[in-house]
Amino acid sequence: MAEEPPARGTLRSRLRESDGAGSGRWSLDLSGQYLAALPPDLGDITELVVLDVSRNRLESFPASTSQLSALVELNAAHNILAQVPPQVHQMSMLACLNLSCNRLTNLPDEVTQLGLLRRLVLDMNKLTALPEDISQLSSLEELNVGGNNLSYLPEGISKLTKLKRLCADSNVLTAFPVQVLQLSGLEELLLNHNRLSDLTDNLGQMSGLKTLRLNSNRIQTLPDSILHLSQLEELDVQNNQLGALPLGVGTLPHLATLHVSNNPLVQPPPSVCAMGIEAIRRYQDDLASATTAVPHRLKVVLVGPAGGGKSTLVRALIGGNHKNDVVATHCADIVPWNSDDNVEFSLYDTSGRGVYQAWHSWMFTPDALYLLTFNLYDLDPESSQQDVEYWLDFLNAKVPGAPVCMVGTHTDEFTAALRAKKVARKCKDLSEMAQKWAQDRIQDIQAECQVIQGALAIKESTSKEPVHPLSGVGLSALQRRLKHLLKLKETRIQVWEEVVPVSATTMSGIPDLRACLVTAASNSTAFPSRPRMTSVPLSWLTLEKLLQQQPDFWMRREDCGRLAVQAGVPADQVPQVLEHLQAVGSIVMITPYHGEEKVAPNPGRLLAFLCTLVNHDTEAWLKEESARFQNFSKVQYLEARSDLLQHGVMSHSMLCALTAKYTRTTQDQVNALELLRGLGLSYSVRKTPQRKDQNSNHKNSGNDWQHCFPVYCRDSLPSEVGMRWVPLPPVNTDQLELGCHLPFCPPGLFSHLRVAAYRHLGTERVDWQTGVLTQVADRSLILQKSNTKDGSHITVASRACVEGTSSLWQVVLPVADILSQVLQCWPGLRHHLYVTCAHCLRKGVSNPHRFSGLLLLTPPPKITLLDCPSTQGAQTVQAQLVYPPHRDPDQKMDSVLEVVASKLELRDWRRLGRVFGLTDAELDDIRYDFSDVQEQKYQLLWTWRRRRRSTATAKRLVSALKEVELHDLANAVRETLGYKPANQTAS
Ligand SMILES: Nc1nc2c(ncn2[C@@H]2O[C@H](COP(=O)(O)OP(=O)(O)O)[C@@H](O)[C@H]2O)c(=O)[nH]1
Ligand SMILES: [Mg+2]
Repeated sequence: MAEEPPARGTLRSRLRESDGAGSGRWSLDLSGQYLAALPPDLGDITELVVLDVSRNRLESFPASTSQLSALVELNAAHNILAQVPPQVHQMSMLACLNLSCNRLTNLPDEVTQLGLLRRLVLDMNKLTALPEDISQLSSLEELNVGGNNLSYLPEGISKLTKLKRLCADSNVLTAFPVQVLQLSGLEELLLNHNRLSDLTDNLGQMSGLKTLRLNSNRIQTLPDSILHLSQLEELDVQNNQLGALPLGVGTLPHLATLHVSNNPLVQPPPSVCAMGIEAIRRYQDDLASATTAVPHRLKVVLVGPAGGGKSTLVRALIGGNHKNDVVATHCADIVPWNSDDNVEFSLYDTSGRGVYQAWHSWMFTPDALYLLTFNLYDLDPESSQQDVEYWLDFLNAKVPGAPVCMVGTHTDEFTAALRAKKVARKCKDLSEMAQKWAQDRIQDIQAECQVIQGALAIKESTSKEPVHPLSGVGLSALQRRLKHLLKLKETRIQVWEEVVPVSATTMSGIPDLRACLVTAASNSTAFPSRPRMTSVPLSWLTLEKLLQQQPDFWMRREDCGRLAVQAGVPADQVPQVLEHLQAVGSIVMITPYHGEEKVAPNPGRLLAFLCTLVNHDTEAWLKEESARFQNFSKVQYLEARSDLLQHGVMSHSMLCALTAKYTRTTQDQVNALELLRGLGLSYSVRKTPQRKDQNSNHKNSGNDWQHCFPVYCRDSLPSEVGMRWVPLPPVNTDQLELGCHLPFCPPGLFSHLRVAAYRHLGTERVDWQTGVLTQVADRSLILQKSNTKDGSHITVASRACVEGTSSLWQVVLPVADILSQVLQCWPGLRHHLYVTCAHCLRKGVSNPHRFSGLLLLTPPPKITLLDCPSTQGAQTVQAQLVYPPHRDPDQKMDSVLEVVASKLELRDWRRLGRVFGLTDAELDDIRYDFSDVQEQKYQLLWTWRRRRRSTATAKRLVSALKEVELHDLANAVRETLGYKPANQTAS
């Protein structure tokens, strides 16, 4: 509601002396009163100096206003003025005019007569132009015309020599207003949120500029002259199209704030920019001494079924003549190739054989191009679909988002007359198979999204929950799952539509493929997350050389850091340079499911080492008369061979014999074993853990070790398994079974899981190709993988009599936790955890109900019995066999043990062991069994945990650490558990 203007008598009573009594500066504040009009005789108060009528409903000023000739400050902001009061020019003393947030569409020329005006605020109006004569406002220090519809600024601005602040943000300027270059006194220039695409090369002329905001425009380059803005303190260029920052922008002496996010920056890379101006400064310092340009580089990984023609293709690509003498690839070959177009490629030619597929995906890194190769001649639209999907799923699971180019080989095999037609047909078939794959995967994800959205809708609407497959699952668990699925949907591999047909024998199509690769190497659209680099700091090249000279086949990340210092790479750039070197195929970073990242400084050497342990041609590889086995007796040799090929167990002496070239010292061996574990290839245990031969020489010869390689496990189910684990749970026994459904189970995942979980699975285990049966804490535990129509299922189960079921979680859950961690190595994999209904299991129904694994993230309900859904609620199942017991802080025990193992000093090791109640003989055993110090520490903690089970709590660990006066460590544990360190809580 608009108010009436205040009556005349009251007006005078509101006059205030603005600068205190006696100053003679009379001010009148009528702001914020919903006034629709001002009193007509306002002009009578001729002594008025300051008038504030802001935040009213004023449409105009009374005519008498013109008499306010003493007025210095007029604030009429936040009204609905459509015009500047025409009388304004008569207020010749006016120094500050604020008309912000009105409805002005133009300014009368009279305004320009206000020769004393210092501050003119016109932002948030509808101005489309400013008066040309604005140059007459020669006293103007601040001009704010932001938030209007200005498409240009008048020429006259260049004469406003006193202007310090010019805000023209949020307009529709399409060209940089070059007239501002004349304003040598300008300190603040705001041109953000316009439509500028080009800046002037002479930007540097505004030598007094302190703040320059150009954010949210369409600027593609910043002129180098920006480096002349020596007073610049703040530069905002966010949300533009900048590909690079001028070299040296980091050296501007006063620059304290630099915003560059949301630009397709290549130089410096976004990750450097994100770390702020210091990092940019260092990066650019470094770049200043870089070689001017480096060729484009690209890692290309050839994948696909064995015999598809990958190796022959590599040979053709690099220009070798075709000879029919390629041998089956042994795991992978890394072939460097410099194209005629001066592009450097690193071609990773992988083997398609199953024995390698299970673990060679460490070479599948992001930011590489994948060439999926099929024999086009043999391709059959019907029978090949599965094969194509397998490889697409494989890549998608490991490197979601990666570009994939499909190559069809063997085109020469079609008869000449029909060749062109047939090749085109088969390429189309292949392309359609990939499209079908993509559609199916999207559909699958969408179907699951719908189920979750259904559950969410029920949660939000009714009070009484109808039965839904996800009923009981908490809201946040549902939302998280939905988010995860949407991410999976968005980050699929990018399969290129065009299939490239080639013949490696006639070289037909090879030039096209080369051209395709060269384009991909220089084209950043194929790699949106990692633009192609055209120049890199010299220190990066130095580091690359140093890495290549490393004698080891793998090294710790921290050792890379040391080399980086040597090469002159600033510490905060190390992650970028390593990522870059990996993207171009020079190194590979290996992230084990657990523990620290490792770097293969020379992936070829690592491959050579791994190839000593895994081979597709076992006959040739394990040749008895081979020099490697010369120290073996016939019996020893046969035993070692059969252990490996039947049980997946490699004796220590065999391992030494095979890897002799690479593991000269014991430390080499320990390192190698740690790497094998990290890759999910093998784990090591002592051959006879029960043996306690006190008199034996405890010097670690290692000969009592054995190394288990799940990839070599026997196919058939060992007979003892059938006896120890009968198909149906016996009477009065319940089975707790956690499962993981994988529509696609990548090769090697299951063996990786066994290696990762080896500590938990203990030594009393029987392994076969698709399972492990073991004893954990006096309970049988079975870990199995099975294939069904809907994909694969990995299940982990244990049994107990009906009264003792709650303890089953302690046995089963840690394996499920490790599975979750292993799954992280497959970022694009779709999987879904569940708990099999214990009632259905007991009854042995063929299609047991599966409670969603999302329940594991939900607090258990109060009720003790749940309906068994597959009996429509006629039967019940114990709630504690569906919901894990509420997890106490001990669920963090794994991380706690990590912390302790990493920080525990060796000298305190034995003392802690004794406090844990372990005997000296037991402690000796641990030292004897594990030569790696780190492993000894883990084993101490794990032995304690296994032995003491329910009493091995974090609380007990803290008190044990205090007992041996390791207070810092005790505090570290408390911190990991989310408690305050003890000395802070004590009062
Ligand atoms: N005719 C013909 N034979 C090919 C072609 N490419 C590969 N081969 C043959 O196919 C077999 C398997 O090739 P290879 O390169 O070892 O396949 P990889 O297992 O995928 O590396 C070899 O005998 C090659 O000579 C091709 O384009 N045309
Ligand atoms: Mg090959």
